[in-house]
Amino acid sequence: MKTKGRCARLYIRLKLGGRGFVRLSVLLLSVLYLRGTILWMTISRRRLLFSSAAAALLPGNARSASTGMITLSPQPLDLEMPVDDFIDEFTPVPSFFIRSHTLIPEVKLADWTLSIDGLVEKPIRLKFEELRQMPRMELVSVLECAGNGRSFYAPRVAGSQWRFGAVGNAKWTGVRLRDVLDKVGLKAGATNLLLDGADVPLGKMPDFQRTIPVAKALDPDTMLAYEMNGAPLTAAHGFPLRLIAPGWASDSWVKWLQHIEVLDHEFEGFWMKTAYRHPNRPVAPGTAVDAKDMVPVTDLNVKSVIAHPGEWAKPGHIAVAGVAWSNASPVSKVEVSTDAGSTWALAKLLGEPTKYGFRKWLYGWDAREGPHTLMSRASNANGETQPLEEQWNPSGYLWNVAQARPVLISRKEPVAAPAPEVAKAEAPNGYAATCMSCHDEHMMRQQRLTRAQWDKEVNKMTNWGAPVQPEKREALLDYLSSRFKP
Ligand SMILES: Nc1nc2c(c(=O)[nH]1)N[C@H]1C(S)=C(S)[C@@H](COP(=O)(O)O)O[C@H]1N2
Ligand SMILES: [Mo]
Repeated sequence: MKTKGRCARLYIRLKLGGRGFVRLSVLLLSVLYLRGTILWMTISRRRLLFSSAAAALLPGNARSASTGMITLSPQPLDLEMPVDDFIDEFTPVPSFFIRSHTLIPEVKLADWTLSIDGLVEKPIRLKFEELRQMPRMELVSVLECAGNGRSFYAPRVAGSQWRFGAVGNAKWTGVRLRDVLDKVGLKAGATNLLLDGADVPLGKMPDFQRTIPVAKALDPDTMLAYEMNGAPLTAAHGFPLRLIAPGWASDSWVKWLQHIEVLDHEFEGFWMKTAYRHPNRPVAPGTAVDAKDMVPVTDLNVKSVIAHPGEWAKPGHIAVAGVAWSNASPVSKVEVSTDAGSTWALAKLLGEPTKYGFRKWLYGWDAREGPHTLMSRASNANGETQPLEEQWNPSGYLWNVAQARPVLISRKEPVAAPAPEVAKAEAPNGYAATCMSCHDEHMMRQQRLTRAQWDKEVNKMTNWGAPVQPEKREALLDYLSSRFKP
């Protein structure tokens, strides 16, 4: 049903969407696209079955039948959008990825305020209605997790094993952060804003608090948003207010915002000092990097995704389609290869460009029978292009290698391999009591780590309050590193 709806949406958008479409030069492409769409519609049911079988083969993830989202962790909630869903300019909220380090807080508007203090002339406490009465602004921007694509790094790194879908594009409505700061007046020496949300950490995990530099805070595009795609923020996405830091990775986009403290230094907390940092220079894959050489993750990389076709299609004219995005420097072109990167051709960019949003693209392909590897590679106005090989970094941030998407072109539908049996979660070595007090099996299953990496993770979790029994620690490590190995 979901796939059918998706096809219908695409079809309608194609028929009614781009005005520039009805030009002779692109008429051919639209014909290709429509034929591709019709083909897609006829295969959609079987394709759904095929791709859910494929999703079942991916280690450690479940695909929800109700929303189609891939669950990386049900609690804390981490959901990823499947790659086939990259067909909308604006990501529908139910398809928008969710990443929370702890449980989603339930904020009551009547009790909620935003307080701003620290190095300011006049500390304030704003009610929601007061914010709503301030001048409104709207901005289209991509929200992408710094760890999106982490699962593709080799050697593997610990953390949520996102593939493509920890990203979405939305229209955000709210107030300019600069306007709010005008009300309090920054004092001389103010350098950073410490942002804190209403979420409460699990165990002894440090509270999720982040700083942004004053320069980013005063950027006219930086905002505090209360609406996403024209509706109030949902609880999962930060109701009632979150930071929008366009062009930056979403670790800075603090949700459930309730307190801003103006500082004269960068905050020393875990989520600034240890997490969300990457090396300031290229490092050999797998090496540990000295803390003094690690700098905060800020700007996103230019990137693109192929949404269509899926794993299998019949020979003929096929629409290769997807989206591209970048940082403050907009997407300038998307190139497509249908021969695994030997040759490249320009895709057509659809719709009107926005500074920070998704740009849809389309390429007409005359597909012959056989296995093929499709690739897409975007560039931005700064002249940056997606690489074919990623520079490795210890936490697996900002992956933007040109995607290689295999597709089988054949008249006959391939037979999907049966899903492998998944071992049941037992409770030897204190595993269940230790790990499953906060996580669901998904969390462990998606990690594919060496014993040394598990050792580090177990240390971190012990510090955060996981009940690791010292006499069972070795056995726990044996268990984790044999069941969830690279
Ligand atoms: N208060 C708070 N804000 C947060 C987080 C969080 O755990 N707590 N997670 C951050 C991270 S790492 C990401 S990727 C984005 C995810 O935003 P979304 O769930 O709306 O997609 O929120 C960011 N803001
Ligand atoms: Mo993230």
